[in-house]
Amino acid sequence: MADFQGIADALIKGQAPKVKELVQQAVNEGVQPKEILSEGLIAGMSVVGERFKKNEIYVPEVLIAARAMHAGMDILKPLLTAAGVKPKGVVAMGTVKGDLHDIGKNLVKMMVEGAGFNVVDLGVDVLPEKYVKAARDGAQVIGLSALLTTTMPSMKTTIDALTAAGLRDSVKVMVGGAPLTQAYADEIGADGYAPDAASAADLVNELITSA
Ligand code: B1M
Repeated sequence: MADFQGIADALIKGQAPKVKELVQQAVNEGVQPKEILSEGLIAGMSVVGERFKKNEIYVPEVLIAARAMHAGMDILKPLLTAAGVKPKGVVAMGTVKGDLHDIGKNLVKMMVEGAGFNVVDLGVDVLPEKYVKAARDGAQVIGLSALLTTTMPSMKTTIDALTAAGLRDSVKVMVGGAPLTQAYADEIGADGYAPDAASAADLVNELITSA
């Protein structure tokens, strides 16, 4: 019997070597990689997300938990690929043009990955054309992060670029970052706004299932 709870607990505590050991053990026992991912790693990461949302834990703990998740994913990824298991969806995410802040964006990326999605990280200072290319390449959700009031307008420019490229109806746009609000997201025509990384993972789930 695979120790899913043990994997989740070790991930929550950020114990990367322990996660690696337990995931490998489960693989050796013949447990399906997909099951290890959902019952162990994703289950643990969703607890981390909830605790982060409630301010019970902070950025460092999330980063350490994410590192533990990656340790488990390193073992599972090739097995999942070989088994033809598809990610729940593809999200392309970046910090908008002119903005170099990436700590929040990276946390969002980890949480969204932890929820079972494939995330294409476009980096920082991302030009609208790069988001357009990602949408053309098959991303179902485009994630825009901004930390500066001066770069927030770049979100609107990016949405306009997706519209001009004829792609607006085929992708969902999610926005976030400290100066953002739901009202601003509505004003620029985004499909969703998330105030934190855990909510962002929930939002991606909603956006992809409603597509
Ligand atoms: Co900058 N900076 N910074 N900075 N910096 C702020 C943002 C600022 C508020 C500081 C201040 O003045 N009090 C201020 C902005 C003021 C404003 O616009 N109104 C500011 C400024 C002015 C600047 C410079 C212009 C400073 C200068 O050079 N004069 C400059 C700009 C550079 C540029 O981007 N072009 C600058 C530079 C930097 C550093 C490079 C030194 C560094 C960034 C390092 C890095 O990211 N690799 C930095 C930092 C660290 C900060 C502060 C201190 C922290 C930001 C952070 O990482 N927060 C910040 C002040 C502060 O917030 N206390 C500040 C932690 C992070 C986890 O939170 O990013 O909000 P956050 O992400 C959250 C949510 O917002 C949400 O989820 C995350 C996790 O819960 N979220 C999303 C984020 N993206 C999302 C996307 C989503 C969904 C949710 O969907 C796609």
